[in-house]
Amino acid sequence: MGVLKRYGAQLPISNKTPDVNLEEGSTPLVRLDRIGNDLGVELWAKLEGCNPSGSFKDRGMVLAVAKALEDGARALVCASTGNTSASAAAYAAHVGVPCYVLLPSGKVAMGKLAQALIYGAKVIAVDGNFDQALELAREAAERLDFAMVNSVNQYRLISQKTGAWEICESLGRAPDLHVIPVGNAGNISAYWAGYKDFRAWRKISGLPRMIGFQAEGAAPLATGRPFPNPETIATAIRIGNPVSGELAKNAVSESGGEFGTVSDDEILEAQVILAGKGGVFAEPASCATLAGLIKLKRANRLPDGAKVVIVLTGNGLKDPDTALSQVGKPVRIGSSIGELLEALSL
Ligand code: AN7
Repeated sequence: MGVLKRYGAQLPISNKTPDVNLEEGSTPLVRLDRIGNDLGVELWAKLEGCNPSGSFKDRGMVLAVAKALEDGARALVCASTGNTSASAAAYAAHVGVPCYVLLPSGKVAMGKLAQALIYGAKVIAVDGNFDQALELAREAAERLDFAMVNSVNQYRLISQKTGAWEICESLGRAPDLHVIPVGNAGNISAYWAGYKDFRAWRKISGLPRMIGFQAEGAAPLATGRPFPNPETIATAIRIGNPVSGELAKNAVSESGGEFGTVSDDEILEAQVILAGKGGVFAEPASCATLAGLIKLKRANRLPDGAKVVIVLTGNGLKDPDTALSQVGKPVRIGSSIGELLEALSL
């Protein structure tokens, strides 16, 4: 069941809203005991990479696109570090509207670029970073009366709250810590609003502390200073001027949480641990969550036995180049059993 069907009663849709559905949402919440035991916590991972276009963006995109259709939009436009463009392009193809995506040239993971192109979006590579592409997209949307489907579109964040609702339904309560990567800072803001909804509906009592991790080279919220030239291997969160920064600061301070930073090396180390000890392959930006938890553990700042949810926002298959740079090569053999047995000997 897609998000609009599962949560229609809680979302701003009417009988005039087209029924858009790629069966997004309802993603697995998986307990990672091997990693959790090492950290001394009860660790859960929300596998947002299992969404139809491989990232959490689909949750919000489905409502943004349904509303754009309802309002008679001629086309969709967005700027993106990759996943928003893949998601927008998928939904545009599914409903049959043109889609224009602006990407920072040369800084988008291969899988995401392939997605935007194969779904049939018009892809425009901007000689500049994401923040500059976003400004351009905003102005074009205004001048041409296209629907802007970045998270400045209110429907994106409203519908992304469903991630928090699902977690609360699965656990029967809110986690103690909610740990999430932060780029444009929309998702952390949406999750916080979603947890508060669930409490207001009296379906849970407590609220989590919201912990947002940024890459060291793109950490405006964690450091409080601007990043005009953001740089990180986690290209999804290579963002220097987060659109939802104020909402996110509010989520962190209201919840008693914090922002932290992780280095590219820590992100890559966490990616290997998540895959090798969790069986979960997440893209680098998503791995900032586990990298951050490991950092908190080393600083003795991770409460023993806490129920912790990490949001793995995107699928590892989107960025195979980065993963391959971290691992060894396959063992090559000829076609004889002798060579095989030798290769199999431990
Ligand atoms: C995998 O696609 O901004 O803090 O243009 O792709 O809500 O921005 C992606 C962001 C985390 C950060 N993890 O979420 C885009 C884009 C992944 C992402 C984030 C992104 P926000």
